[in-house]
Amino acid sequence: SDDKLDKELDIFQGHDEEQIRLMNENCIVLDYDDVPVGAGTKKLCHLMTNIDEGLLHRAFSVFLFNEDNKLLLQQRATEKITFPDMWTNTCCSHPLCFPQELGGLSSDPEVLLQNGIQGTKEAAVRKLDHELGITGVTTQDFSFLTRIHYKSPNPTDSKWGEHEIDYILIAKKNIQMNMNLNEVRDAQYVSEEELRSMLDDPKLVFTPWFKLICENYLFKWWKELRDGKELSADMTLHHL
Ligand code: DMA
Ligand code: MN
Repeated sequence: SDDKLDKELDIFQGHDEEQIRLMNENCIVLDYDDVPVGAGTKKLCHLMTNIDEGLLHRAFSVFLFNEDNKLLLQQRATEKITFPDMWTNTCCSHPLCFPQELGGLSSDPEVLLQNGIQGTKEAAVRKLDHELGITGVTTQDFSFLTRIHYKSPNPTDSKWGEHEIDYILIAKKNIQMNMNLNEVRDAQYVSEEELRSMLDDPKLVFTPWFKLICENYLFKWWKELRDGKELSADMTLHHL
């Protein structure tokens, strides 16, 4: 109806056409044990009205280090509908609801998790290329570290927010990059000290999930990486 169309237009008022188009992607909707229960558009999954009723979806966060153990950060483009202009980890997005990124279903929780990890690695390869023009990373370069369940409204526009189970993937490799400016405004390699001083700088704004990961995990992983330790996968689902 005309009424419905008006409402749709209103939701995306003033936003970038390409970013509106990407809101039609199909995310993987989950129960609170990380079991896929269906598909939901990126738009539906990120509206706070649905999140407040419990709608949850699968996501991933990539932490890409170079051979000097510096972490690649990105600043999200102004065009992003959620969390624009904020600094965050190398790349974040959602595995989509098709076989390659969903991973095979199974009634065995361990098989289901392994399949889900493989699916998010496939999605991470796709999005490193789409956002940063990085083609030199393959699924085998990633190590899965842990899963974090968190919820956060979008600070600049509270219609939108995140409620996800976020699969953390790390990789250490020197790469070449060619930024997609509709996705990424800036990118920068940082050492641990450089990141700590950025986090203390009141002029810089960071995404809520990156702050959570910094507060709880990142510097511990970074030390192990620096010490050449093998980072082990944590199969527990952490509710933050
Ligand atoms: C969503 O990232 C994933 C997390 C972990 C917040 P995003 O908003 O950058 O997704 P996309 O790049 O697909 O818009
Ligand atoms: Mn999301």
